[in-house]
Amino acid sequence: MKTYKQLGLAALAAVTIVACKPKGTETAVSGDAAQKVYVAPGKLDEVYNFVSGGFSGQVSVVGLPSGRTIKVLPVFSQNPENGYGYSEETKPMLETSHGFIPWDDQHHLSLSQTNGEIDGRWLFANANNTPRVARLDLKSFKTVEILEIPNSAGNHSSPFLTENTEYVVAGTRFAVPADGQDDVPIESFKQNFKGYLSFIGINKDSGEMDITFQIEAPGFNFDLSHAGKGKSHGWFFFSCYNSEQANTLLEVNASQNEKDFIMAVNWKKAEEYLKAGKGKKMAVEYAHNKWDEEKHMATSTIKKEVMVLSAEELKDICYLIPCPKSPHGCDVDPTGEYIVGSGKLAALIPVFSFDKIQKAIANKDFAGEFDGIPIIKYEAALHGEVQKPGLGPLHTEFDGKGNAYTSHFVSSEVVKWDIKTLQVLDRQPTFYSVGHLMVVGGDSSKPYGKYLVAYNKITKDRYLPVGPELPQSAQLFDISGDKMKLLLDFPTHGEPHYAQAGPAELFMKDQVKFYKIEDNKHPYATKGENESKVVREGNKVHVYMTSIRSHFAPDNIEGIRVGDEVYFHVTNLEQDWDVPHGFAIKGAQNAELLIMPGETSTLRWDPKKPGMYPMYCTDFCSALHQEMQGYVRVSPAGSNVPLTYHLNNKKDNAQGPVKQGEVK
Ligand code: K7E
Ligand code: CUA
Repeated sequence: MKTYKQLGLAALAAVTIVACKPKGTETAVSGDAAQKVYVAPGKLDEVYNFVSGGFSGQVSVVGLPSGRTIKVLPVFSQNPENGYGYSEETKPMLETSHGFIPWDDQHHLSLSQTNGEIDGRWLFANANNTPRVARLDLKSFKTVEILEIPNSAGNHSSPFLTENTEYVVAGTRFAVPADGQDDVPIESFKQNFKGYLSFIGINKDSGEMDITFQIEAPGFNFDLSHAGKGKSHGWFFFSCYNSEQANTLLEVNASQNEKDFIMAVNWKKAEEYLKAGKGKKMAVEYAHNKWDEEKHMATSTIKKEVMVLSAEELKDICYLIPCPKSPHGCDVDPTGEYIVGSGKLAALIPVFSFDKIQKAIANKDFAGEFDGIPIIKYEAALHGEVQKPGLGPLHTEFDGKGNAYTSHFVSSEVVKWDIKTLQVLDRQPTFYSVGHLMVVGGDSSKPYGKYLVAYNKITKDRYLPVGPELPQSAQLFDISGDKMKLLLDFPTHGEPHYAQAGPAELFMKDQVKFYKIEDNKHPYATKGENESKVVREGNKVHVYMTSIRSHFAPDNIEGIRVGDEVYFHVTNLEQDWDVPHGFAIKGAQNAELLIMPGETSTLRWDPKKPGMYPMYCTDFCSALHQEMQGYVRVSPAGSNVPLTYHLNNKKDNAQGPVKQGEVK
C-alpha cells in the first residue's frame, strides 16, 4: 500500500514531466500538410532521397514526400539481410590495408554530376574511420567499388565532387604524419603532422576511381568541402579547424583563434604541376576493391604508391581565407560565385565572393602566410556577413532562386536568407538539434528545390519511446513558398548526416531488373539443374547448386565430414524481376545469402559437429516456398560415407549416371 505522501509525490512527478514537455511541437504543421505528403497506395514518390547512415555504415533510400524508407543499401558494413560482406563474393569489398573491416562511419554522399546537374549515374559515399570512398552504381543500387585513402585519418571532407565528376575529393579530418613515417612522438605534431587532400579521378565512362594526386597541406583538420562550379569550376574549397594545431583537449585548445580557415585549392593548377612532373611518388598501401557485374564477385588489390604535390613548395595552388570560429560547413551557391562558411561557434555567417578572392590573389592582398601558404585578407575575400542568423550555423543548401538555407545546431532551426542581400527571410524550428539539411539538388548548379529535409540529432518526444536508444530523425519542409512549411517527421536508419536527392525519373531509367543467366561468368555458376554437382577437393567441398521455384538442386547431400570447408555456390535460375531466393543452413557462422535472379552467390560453411543439417530458402518466393528445403548429412572426421547428392531421390539429381565426388 502506498501512503498518501508517496502518492502525492508521484502526482507531483507526473505534473513535472508534463510541464517539462516542450510546447508547440505539434502546432508548427499547417493544415494541408497531410495532403502534401500523402502518396496513395500504388502511387510512387516524386523524389529519391539518399541518406547517409552515419554509424550504421550504410545508406538509405527514402521516398519523398512520403518519408518512406524504401531500402537500406549496404556500403561499409556487413549486412546480414542480404549477405553483403558475408558471402565469399562480397567479402573482398570490405578489405583494406588493415585487413577485413566490417563497419564504418558514413557521413556524406554525392550524386554524380554532368555540367553541374545530377545525372543519376553514381552515388559516392565516404567512410570516416578507416578512410575510404565507395561508389554505388544506380542501375543496380549496389556498392560496386571501394577505394581506401592513404595518408588520411577521419575521411570527413569527402566525397564531394566537381561539376563533371572529374574528381571526388577526400580531405583528412585528422592531421597525420605520412603513412610509413608515423612512428613519431605526438608532441612533434607541428613538425610532422600534415593535412592531405586526395583528388580521386573518376573514369568518365566506367566511373572507376583512382587517386590522381594528393596535396600535402599544413596539419589542419579538414572538415568539409565543396567544389566550385560555373565560374569557379577548377577550384575546391575546404573548411578547416584547429589552425592552432593542438593535439590535446581540442574542445578548448582548438577554439582559441578568432578565425580558422577555408582553404581554396586551384586544382586545375595542381593538374598542371602534376603534368610538369612536380609531384613526388610516395610509397603507401591502400586497397582498391571492385565488383564485377558479370562474374558477380569482388576483387581486392593493394596499391603501393601515390603522387603527392606540396602546397608549401607549389605556391599558387592553395590559399587560405580566414573564417570565424571553427568552420564546419563549406558550401558553394549554384552560380559558383558565393562560398558560405559556417563557424560552429560563430554568431554570423560569412559569405565569400569568388570574384573578390581572384582579385585578392591577383593583387596579393594577403595578411601573411601559414606554412608558406598565403592568407588572403578576410575583408578582401568577403561578400558580406549574415548577421544574427541563429546559433551554431552548420550547413547551407540552395534553392536556385537566390535563397540559401542554413541549419543551426544550437538554436535548432533552419534559417532562410537571401544570398545577395544577406537578409534573413524566414526561420523555422527543427525538433531537435539539426545537423545537415538538404534541398533536393541543393548543392548542384540546378537545384530542383520544392523540398528541404532537416536531419536532426535528437528526437526525444517525437516518436513512441523505445528505451534509452532513440532513432535519429528527419523533417520535411515545403520550400516552394516564401515561408518554409513543416510537413512531416520520419525516423531514419542510423544517424543521418548529409544526403542527396533528385527527381525520381533520373534514377528509374535503365535499372537492372535481373541478370541474364547466359551472361553469368561466375566460375562456379551452374546454368541448369542437370549441371548441378558436388565436388570434393581434399577437405574443400564445392556444391554447385541451383535454385528455382520451389526447390534447390541438389536438395540432399551426404558424405560431408567434420573438418570440411563447404562452399555452397548457389545460382538463382530465375529470369524475372523480383524473384530472389535465399539460402541458409543450420550452424552457419555467417549470414544468409540473398541471390538475385541470374546471379551466383557463395556461402562458406564449416560444420563443427556430426549431424543432420537442414537448409532452406529464406525469401518467400512462391506458394510452396516453405517446401524449398533440403538436408546435409555431416559425418565424423575420417568417416567413409561416400559423397552423394540427390534431387527427387535420384542421385546425381537428374538422369545420367550417378556421379560421385572422389572420396579419399
Ligand atoms: Cu555536420 Cu560529419 Cu557533415 Cu554530421 S557532419 S551533421
Ligand atoms: Cu525460394 Cu523461397
